Amino acid sequence: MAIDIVALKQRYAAAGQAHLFTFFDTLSSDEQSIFAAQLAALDVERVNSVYAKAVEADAAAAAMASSKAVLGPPPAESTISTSDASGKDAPLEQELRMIGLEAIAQGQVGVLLMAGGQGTRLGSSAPKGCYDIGLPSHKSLFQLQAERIRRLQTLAEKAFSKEEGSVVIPWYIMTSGPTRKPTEEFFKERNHFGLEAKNVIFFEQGTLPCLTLDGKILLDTKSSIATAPDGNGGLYKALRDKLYPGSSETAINSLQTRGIKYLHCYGVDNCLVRVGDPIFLGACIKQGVQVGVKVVTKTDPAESVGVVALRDGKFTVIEYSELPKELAEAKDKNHPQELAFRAANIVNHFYTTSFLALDVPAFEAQMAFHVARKKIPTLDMQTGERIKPTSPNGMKLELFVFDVFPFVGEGGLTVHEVPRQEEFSPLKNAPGTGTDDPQTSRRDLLAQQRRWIEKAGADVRDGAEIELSPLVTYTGEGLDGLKGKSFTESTVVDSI
Ligand code: UD2
Repeated sequence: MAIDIVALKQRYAAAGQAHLFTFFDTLSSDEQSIFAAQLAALDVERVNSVYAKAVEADAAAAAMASSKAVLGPPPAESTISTSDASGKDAPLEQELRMIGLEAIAQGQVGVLLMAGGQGTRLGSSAPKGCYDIGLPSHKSLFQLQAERIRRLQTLAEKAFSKEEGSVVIPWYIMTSGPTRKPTEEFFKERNHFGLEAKNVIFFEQGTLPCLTLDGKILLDTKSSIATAPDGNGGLYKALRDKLYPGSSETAINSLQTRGIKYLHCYGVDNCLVRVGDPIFLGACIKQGVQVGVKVVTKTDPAESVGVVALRDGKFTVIEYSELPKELAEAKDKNHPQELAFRAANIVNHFYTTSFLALDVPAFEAQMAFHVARKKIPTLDMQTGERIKPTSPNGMKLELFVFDVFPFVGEGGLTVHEVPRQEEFSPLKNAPGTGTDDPQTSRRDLLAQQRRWIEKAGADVRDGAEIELSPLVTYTGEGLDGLKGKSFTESTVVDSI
């Protein structure tokens, strides 16, 4: 239907964004209708209010070090710590694991992967989950995660004498505009890594316009505005958007139809991630919380991780980009060797479906977007020439997935502390960087599997690299058949 250009121009002028029409009259009629459609679809008044709230919150974050806010570590009574011990010497882990496996066996558990980030620091143009960290099997991160889901389904079937193939853990994968198509194609070409396509549900997060530092929407071309994904906190709105254009279903509808009560929600780039971790699920279910967050101990003040904290009595995560140096370096007065803020966030969360479906919509509008100052290609508004800035010229606005924490009521959140070397080795940087890169991911995963193999009573000759398929073991169980075996050369163990 034809768009009333005069009304559109008036609306944008009233919103202080009339500059977007600077080159409008030089456009062809096709370009004009495409651009007008983009502008008509944009809630420009919302953009202005999101900007105003973000700038206010950004100023408050910058003043955090001197603010009156009472900041402290998460309370001990909300924290559960587990080790990787198993068997009789780990009653807590055993108990929690069975609670989690039971929920899985009853079909109450889904997993939600946030995969909308673009691996810019990694230097790869493909979605991060496609990345091959160089394992002997050359499996991608997506394949490792898919096979951990398959193994976990089997473990739940065995633990509760369910028929083979009867337990399903649906996998919800949030993509962004740039990652959706390549991600779906990657899965389709590989038959969803042995999972049933109907149990791998893709959905897409939203975008927001990129702005100048004083809130003007940036043009990408003369007939389009610059946009960027709205952050991994875009999850909450995306869960309630249609799964794809023309669909009548949202991810929330799908969760409710399937009877999913609990969701494990995690980031794509951690090669050690325990997808659907029954111990984590068990800890949160046992505590009866709406939200859970997994943490490892932070030792390097400069590590690029958020830290879980209490601010004025409310749970929060202070992102590394907003944590003042003096707070990052502050020591715990009772443990002077340790950082005061050492509960490192690892993008590994638990939510109840009811929290996502009912609680979040009620407070969502109060969440402030974060300001990320970036170099954003745009146009010179005088000449119309494209410019690629060499220093930050604008901002991207994003919500962080943990921005819901301050809204969780008393006792509504569990912090689950786990050993770093068993559960966290993120892939952030390009090959050869030395930290958080493909080589460190590969090193940490193979080292963990070597520990499992040796614990099972086998030995590995130095220099030999043994990779265990996730289909064989989830976290080192089921390896009795390796007892007494000695591996003299590298191999991939696909069955025992
Ligand atoms: C994330 C955490 C940080 C710490 C660190 C550990 C957030 C906001 N920050 O920082 O506290 O835990 O990881 O490695 O979680 N993603 C989307 N859509 C987006 C942006 C990101 O789905 O618009 C996904 C991304 O694909 C990844 C996860 O969110 O799976 C984390 O994104 P990131 O790796 O860019 O976040 P980072 O490293 O800045």
